[in-house]
Amino acid sequence: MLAIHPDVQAALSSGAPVVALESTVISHGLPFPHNRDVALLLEQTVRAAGAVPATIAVVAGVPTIGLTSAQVERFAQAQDVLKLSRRDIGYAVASKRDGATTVAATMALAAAAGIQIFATGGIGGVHRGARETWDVSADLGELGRTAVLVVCAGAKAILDLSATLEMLETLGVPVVGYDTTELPAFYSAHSGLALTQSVASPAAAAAVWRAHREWGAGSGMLVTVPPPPTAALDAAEVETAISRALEQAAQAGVRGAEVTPFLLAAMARETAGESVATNTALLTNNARLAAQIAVALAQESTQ
Ligand code: PSU
Ligand code: MN
Repeated sequence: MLAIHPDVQAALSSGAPVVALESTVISHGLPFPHNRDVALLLEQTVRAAGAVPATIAVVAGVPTIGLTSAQVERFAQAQDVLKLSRRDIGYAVASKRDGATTVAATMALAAAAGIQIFATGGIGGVHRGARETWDVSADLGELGRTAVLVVCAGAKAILDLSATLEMLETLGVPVVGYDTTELPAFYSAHSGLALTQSVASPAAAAAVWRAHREWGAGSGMLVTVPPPPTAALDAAEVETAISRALEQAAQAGVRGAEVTPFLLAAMARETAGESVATNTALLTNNARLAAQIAVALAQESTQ
């Protein structure tokens, strides 16, 4: 059972463009009240670009496609919201809990509702030190098997980006640069990792997606956009903050689903809030592009 917001349902029924948005970034990625403001700003950004936003979460056990503003407020404030990857959806449903969806779980629910385009900040990936910890985000596995196009600024720089890119290749997930031939590093535009595929317009991204749906054996696809130049952070500064964040995580002994929220909070502290400003700017940028791609896709479909 899915609860679909009437605006989203109307758009889906008429073939109008819809963009999925995740909720883990609200409940576990950004501090209150900034998280609520960002969530509402992302919805406005999608609307302004001509698409209908669908923020996704599990609300009291019900997978919900398109939160109301009151629900966004609750997910921004409540302290007992679960963090749900795909494997956790069943538990949240059965125990009637509130759960914020990661990229993996948002993709799963978006696909179930018939939504093809999803905007986020950065996907999860292979963590640094994964050789010892085996910490690899379930986002990667989901991208390998669920046909949703995810617009993002690459994977968070707290990760091992090179290993993440290799893993995406293994899983059959295309990584298409938007106006770039380098994998963005989330907080900055440069990772030093080359991409072999790139597009320069929403229509071109939509065309690759349509072809990938035909040939990609049901897998997802990434469109990676560099953060807006005015919001990008200095790479060396980011690296210093990351080392300190990783040290703190090791000292605190965090494991499993706690690792990413811990590191994001530590980054916010270590960059005196600058990482939060960058995160916000790139989320908005990605939401706008996702809406433009969804519009281009809907136009092509009705031709
Ligand atoms: N990137 C951000 N903020 C976030 C996340 C990513 O800038 O909050 C979230 C996304 O929901 C992503 C999740 O799917 O972190 C990955 O968590 P894990 O590493 O536990 O799979
Ligand atoms: Mn993990």
